[in-house]
Amino acid sequence: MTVPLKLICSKADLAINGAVPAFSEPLHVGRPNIGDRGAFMQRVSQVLDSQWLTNNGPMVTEFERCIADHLGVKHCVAMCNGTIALEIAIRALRLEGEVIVPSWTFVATAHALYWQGITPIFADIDPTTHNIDPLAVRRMITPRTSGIIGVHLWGRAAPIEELQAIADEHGVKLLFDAAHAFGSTHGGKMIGGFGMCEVLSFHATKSFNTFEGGAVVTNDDELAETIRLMRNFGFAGYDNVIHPGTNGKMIEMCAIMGLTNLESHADVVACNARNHAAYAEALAGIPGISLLTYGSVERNSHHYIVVEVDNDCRVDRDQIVIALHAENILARKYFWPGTHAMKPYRDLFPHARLMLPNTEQVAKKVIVLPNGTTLSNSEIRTISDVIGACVN
Ligand code: T4K
Repeated sequence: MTVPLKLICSKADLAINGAVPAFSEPLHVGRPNIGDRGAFMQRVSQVLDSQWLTNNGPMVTEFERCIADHLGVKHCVAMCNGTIALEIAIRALRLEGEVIVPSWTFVATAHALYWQGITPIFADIDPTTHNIDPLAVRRMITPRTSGIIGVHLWGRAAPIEELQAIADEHGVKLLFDAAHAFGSTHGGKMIGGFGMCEVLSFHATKSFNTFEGGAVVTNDDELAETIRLMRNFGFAGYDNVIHPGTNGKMIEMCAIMGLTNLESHADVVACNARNHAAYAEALAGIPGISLLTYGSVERNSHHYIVVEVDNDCRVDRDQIVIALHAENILARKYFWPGTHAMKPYRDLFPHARLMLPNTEQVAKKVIVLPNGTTLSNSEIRTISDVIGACVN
């Protein structure tokens, strides 16, 4: 926790106008949530004593069992990160040709396809939820479409049933990028068991982390078996390779970070939810600023504090971000400018934006603010006051 160095009442109090910055140290989006150090250190000793550091060790096996139980799925295959997990899932499902994805996501969703010679086809989003729009998906289906990747953006479930109906109708495969959605629910059911499989990220910046890490979770026995083989070069026992594969293994140190953090994840979520409510209160009434909310029906980790700067706001989004950075508040513009506008996709599809009006609009409006267990109420108040002073 950093103590704000000043009160912000008007524009004159802002660092962009010559005042001292509100914080002497940077306030980051994506500060890792770290569980009980004592428990972690004890496990470190256990791993070192065991002399088993990687290659499907006992900690990874225990971690996989805990995650599968937690999410109520049959299989969890832990990986070194979420991107490799996506790549392996995509390959195990034999996707090819074209796969429909939202552009409004972290670039890894599209890269995991492109890296394997598959063309990501970008579908537009619903501007209120920021999730892929099923009608837009329908428009992008061609004879070359082999799959759809729904992304549960900001931890809110993608329109699962609608996407499943499209996939069934066209005989294409559906999987989910659930990188943001660890612990989220849909229809009261934990994210993890939808589509043919779901892919999690346990990166340091996620609400639940294993330093780096990821997993494919699925109820499909055969798919899980194939993914397990692919994660470890295709080995089925000593000297016996029965499948093409790569190295996607999670190491024991990452697994123990996960086991430790799982013990406090509920506390992290509760803290994030309190922070979200504090932001809602502090930002209320600032003209042209709206905070995305996740409702109370489904579970959400409340990890992402997403603010939209409306078109009629007196200042634009970029000016607010510049002002926040000047105060040492390192807010982000996730996922500006949209994957379709990044290389190589902007060269591949120079006119993609014409099919992505909502993505283009949202990309101009979004600011993601700091959250996590180390953030205090007074920091939230100051961050909101900076935004208020910019706008008023
Ligand atoms: N699909 C989706 C929808 C995703 O969002 C992601 C990852 C993936 C797939 C792929 O999963 P992984 O392969 O990553 O497991 C960050 C994360 O690196 C990335 O995992 C995440 N999404 C994405 C949304 O955010 P960057 O390039 O913005 O990271 P960076 O280094 O700028 O860090 C973000 C902030 O967090 C900074 O302000 C600093 C702070 N930070 C970061 C780290 C690593 C810390 O305070 N401590 C740390 O240890 O991508």
